[in-house]
Amino acid sequence: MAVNLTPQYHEAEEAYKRAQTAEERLACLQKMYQLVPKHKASEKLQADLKTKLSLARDEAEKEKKSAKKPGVSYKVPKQGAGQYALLGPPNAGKSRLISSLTAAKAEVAPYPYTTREPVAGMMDWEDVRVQLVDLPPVTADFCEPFVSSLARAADAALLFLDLADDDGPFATQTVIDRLAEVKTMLGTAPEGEIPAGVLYVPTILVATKCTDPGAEDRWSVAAEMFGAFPVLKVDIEAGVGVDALREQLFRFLNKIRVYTKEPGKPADKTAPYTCPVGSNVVDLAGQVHRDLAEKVKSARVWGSAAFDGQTVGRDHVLKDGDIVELHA
Ligand SMILES: Nc1nc2c(ncn2[C@@H]2O[C@H](COP(=O)(O)OP(=O)(O)OP(=O)(O)O)[C@@H](O)[C@H]2O)c(=O)[nH]1
Ligand SMILES: [Mg+2]
Repeated sequence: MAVNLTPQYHEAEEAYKRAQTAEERLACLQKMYQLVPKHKASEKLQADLKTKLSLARDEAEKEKKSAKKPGVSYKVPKQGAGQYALLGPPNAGKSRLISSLTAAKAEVAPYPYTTREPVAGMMDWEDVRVQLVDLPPVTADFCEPFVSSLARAADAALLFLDLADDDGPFATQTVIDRLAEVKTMLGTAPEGEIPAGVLYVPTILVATKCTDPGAEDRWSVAAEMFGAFPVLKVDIEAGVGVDALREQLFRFLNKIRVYTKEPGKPADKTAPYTCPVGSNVVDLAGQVHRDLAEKVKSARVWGSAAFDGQTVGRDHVLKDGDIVELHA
């Protein structure tokens, strides 16, 4: 079967050959990738373009850096109940997810290597907020050093799998391997001693584009490879699985919501404190105010106590949804 490239493709290819800078070459390659017909006969061409895109991205980045001071690093201050780093191969839907779940303006495009810098956004679920940090893609030969540092700083990660791409499972495995090279392991830490410098980041696998006609076949390959991760299948464009994802993003953080109240007043049900599962009265007091952790003597609790309004001690373990009146 012939590839049948369009005149627009050839035009973009001409411009690519004439391009003077890496930035221009990158823009042309993105256009070519977008214009190449996506079928079996063009697989090799698509793969070549991906490789060229990756190299051009590297070059363009170097060009930019040589104009600026070297060693770009980023810090994203944590907000909300927890912070997730979005990790994945190019074009898998990381930016699409953040632009659909939060108000952040992340650039979404139908070609790889779109995102270059971190973009943070806040996702709402019920009365809590979870922070998502969109990041540039990771491939065998492209991994910005700040991607692993931001993944290490986050509370958890979302690892993307593109179910519309035959290479999807392998591209995702490459992300896992590439980060492991810099001692950043995705998943739950095993029992026993962990070598110095190695960090495990709790991770959910997000399989995107799940309504693609070939998604099920690709998933059967992926299920064998990524069985250890909790999995969420979504189609962000079609709105499939997105509500379940919102809830899971909060649940996976292993936090409870606790509402405080002042004596004689109703509880503030608008903005709960979020504490790790297993937190007690002292832990909550410490979140309300640093000094209060020492000063708190008891609390009245509605919810997890034997009866509503019961007075409990400093060690009383709180449950999701509890209302707590702290007494110093
Ligand atoms: N049908 C469908 N399309 C999707 C889905 N997620 C992303 N896309 C499309 O896939 C393309 C790539 O999405 P992006 O969000 O830009 O991908 P990315 O992972 O941020 O890519 P990089 O920035 O290159 O790492 C866009 O055309 C999106 O509209 C999905 O769940 N379903
Ligand atoms: Mg992106």
